[in-house]
Amino acid sequence: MAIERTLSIIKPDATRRNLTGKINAKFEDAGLRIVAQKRMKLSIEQAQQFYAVHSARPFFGELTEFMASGPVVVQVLEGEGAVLKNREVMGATNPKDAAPGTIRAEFAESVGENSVHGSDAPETAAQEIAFFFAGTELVG
Ligand code: DAT
Ligand code: MG
Repeated sequence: MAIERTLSIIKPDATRRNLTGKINAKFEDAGLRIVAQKRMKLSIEQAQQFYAVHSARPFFGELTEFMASGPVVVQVLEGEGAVLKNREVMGATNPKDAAPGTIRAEFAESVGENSVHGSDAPETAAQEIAFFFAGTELVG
């Protein structure tokens, strides 16, 4: 499998509980390299733009308000099959369905406040990385 890059976000429920290091350890233990990372506070407008694909969903307001409710850590993860590997390390969207040992099984509070975002395909990964980072900020 090819070396890929994927966009990850450590969400406000996790930064609030000081879990950034524990979550990063899960990525690194799985062989994913953090090639870019920054802590920031999203505006409501940024959250709405980032999650525009979900704008018709009933939880859109809740989701975007949550994502703007506190600091996030946006990061680019690199490795063999990074998009799929990151989704495996994250676990299922709903922590009740997440496999033991995954980030969401261990740390997520609910389906809405589920600690991490990860791109779902290489094409969306490229768009989501460009949303937050200039090419020069990625240091492999
Ligand atoms: P994922 O984050 O696993 O890719 P998704 O793309 O389907 O999941 O949804 C994006 C985010 O929206 C998800 O991480 C949390 C929120 N969300 C999804 N389904 C939800 C629901 N039924 N109720 C509340 N929030 C939800
Ligand atoms: Mg998704």
